[in-house]
Amino acid sequence: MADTPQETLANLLSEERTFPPSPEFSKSANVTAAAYDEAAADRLAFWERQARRLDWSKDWDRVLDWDDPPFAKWFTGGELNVAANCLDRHVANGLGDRVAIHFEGEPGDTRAVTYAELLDEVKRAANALTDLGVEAGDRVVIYMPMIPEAAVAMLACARIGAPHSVVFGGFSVSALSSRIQDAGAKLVICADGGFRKGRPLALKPTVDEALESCPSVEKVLVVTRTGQDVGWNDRDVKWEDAVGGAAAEHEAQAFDAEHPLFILYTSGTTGKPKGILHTSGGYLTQASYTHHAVFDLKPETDVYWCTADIGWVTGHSYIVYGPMSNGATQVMYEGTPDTPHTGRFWEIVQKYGVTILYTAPTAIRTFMKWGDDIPARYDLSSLRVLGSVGEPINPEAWIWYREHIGGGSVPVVDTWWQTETGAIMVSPLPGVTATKPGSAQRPLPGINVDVVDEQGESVPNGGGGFLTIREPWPSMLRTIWGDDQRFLDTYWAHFDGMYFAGDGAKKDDDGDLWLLGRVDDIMLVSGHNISTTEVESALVSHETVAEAAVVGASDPVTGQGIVAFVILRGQAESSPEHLAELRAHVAKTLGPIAKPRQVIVVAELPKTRSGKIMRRLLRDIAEDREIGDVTTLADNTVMSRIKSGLQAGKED
Ligand code: 6R9
Repeated sequence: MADTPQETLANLLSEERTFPPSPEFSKSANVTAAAYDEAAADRLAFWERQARRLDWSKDWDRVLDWDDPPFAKWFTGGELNVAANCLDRHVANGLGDRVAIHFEGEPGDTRAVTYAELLDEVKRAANALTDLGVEAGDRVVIYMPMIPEAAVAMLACARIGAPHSVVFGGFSVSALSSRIQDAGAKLVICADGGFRKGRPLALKPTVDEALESCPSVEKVLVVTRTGQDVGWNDRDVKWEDAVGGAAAEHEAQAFDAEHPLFILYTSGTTGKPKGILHTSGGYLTQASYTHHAVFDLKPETDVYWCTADIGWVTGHSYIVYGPMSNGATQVMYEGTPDTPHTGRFWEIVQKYGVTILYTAPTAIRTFMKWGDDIPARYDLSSLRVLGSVGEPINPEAWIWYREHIGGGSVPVVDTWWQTETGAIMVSPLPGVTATKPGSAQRPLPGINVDVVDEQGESVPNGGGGFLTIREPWPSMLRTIWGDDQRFLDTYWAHFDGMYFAGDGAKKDDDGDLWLLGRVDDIMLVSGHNISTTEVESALVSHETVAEAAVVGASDPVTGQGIVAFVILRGQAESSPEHLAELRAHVAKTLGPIAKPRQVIVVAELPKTRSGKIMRRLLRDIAEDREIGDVTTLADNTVMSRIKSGLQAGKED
């Protein structure tokens, strides 16, 4: 870990712009500034009130059991059924005809699924799982494209108390088999394939190959999506037969608040994936409350769209559990933003009248690269809240999002959280906060986040350091599946009594939080700690740059030298003068210490499926090393393209 990051992490980028909410928005906002005071006065009473937004079959005895830290128990003694909270209670309240999912397939096929229909399908699927021998506590792996059945499968598991583990539909055989093995899954639910970039992409053959080394799996339940020929084994069961033929009635049984709801693997940067374990009552309480508060959801009128994949925690908390527990109407889109054309997202916003959009900086920067004229062709006036998640959002990307997607007036909420935190932790509240481009700003009511120095002391405003969480929160991970020791070592061993998130951050003069990326990525240049995020943001603030990834490459003189990989906007072209100008622009924006040693123009960057840049691989290139493990890349051929592009550049 880098030493004394507080010095240089603190003082590079400064951003003065602020955008207060409009008086009309504030007036009808779901949550007001009073929530901060209420939570500060009595944090546990605050969360208890949020838990009352759900239906419980049995009340809890204690809000929080923190007798054996860091192993938390929330709402102990309480019982609820998570799926019934997402479905049955809405139908019982007369909302059965409300659309839960407007599904938009990549090839253009559409389906509107109401809450009553979703409930019917989930009940049948729950019966089908039981018929296949799945019992409460058994693990089920889900490996699916973005289709409504993915949500049905998750909710059916939740309904019968079988923890699910969703694996990205793009992961390879080895990534899938190691996750199935670690979870000891009994059943895999998959589809024959999905549509991606205009083509059917088979999934089941990957499952078949993975299962050669997964003896725990007894059956495979296969949804027909593409209809392609994917081979058939004795253990395979057609979803349409099993679910279609299952009994329609299913009484949801209540489970303990701490009953495991899901395991979700995070790859981390190295090593064996960590199975992050989430449980029921606390998780649903915070997923549901944050969705209501941060997006200001008005379920009667809003059309919400989260563009995440279901295989990412964002898909769990903000497609399935948060929105559905709140009775939201949402859009679910199967494909990529450029299929069949680069206006596809905006066409969808216009078609369904999307009011709340939640997407990732990587997507926003891609839209910047494609050009302002593309969203300008569509009517985006229905939008009223814009969210961002997954990475620090560069101030210029934030401004672009607000201007070109939000028509210059829509609040942008930058939400910081992790698979481990289960739900949003740091974010503006759209009716309360005067937002600052690039800042996630304040911990939500009831959340105690801090920035500390090496010794674990809180840094003053204007200081930088390590992001920590000082108090347990309802949707916190309970452990790493099967490995309590790794849970302790990874998150709780750095700072006494605090959760360490692995991210660097700073507090500005108002105490607002600015996320600076993973501490493993922080560069050490001539004795100064420099965050990759700030240099990247400086590059993106140049009118020709859409996206930047910065790494520290070993340097005989300075320790590390800054090497920047940039993607240019729209029609911009590069030249030696242009590259010199970019280096000078960073020096002018952040100071000479942050001036990149080298700027390299590339057509694409290595990213995970959730859009995070894998800087480790770029470091390999910058240091001219063999490229490391690429199995969690969205597209594992991208590195060879970057490398051959560079070699071509050298020959010129
Ligand atoms: C939800 C999710 C978690 C890591 C996290 C941080 C980065 C996420 C961010 C952000 C800055 C934000 N991250 N949101 N950094 N600003 N708004 O992304 O979960 O996939 O587990 O990643 O992502 O580095 O520690 P996960």
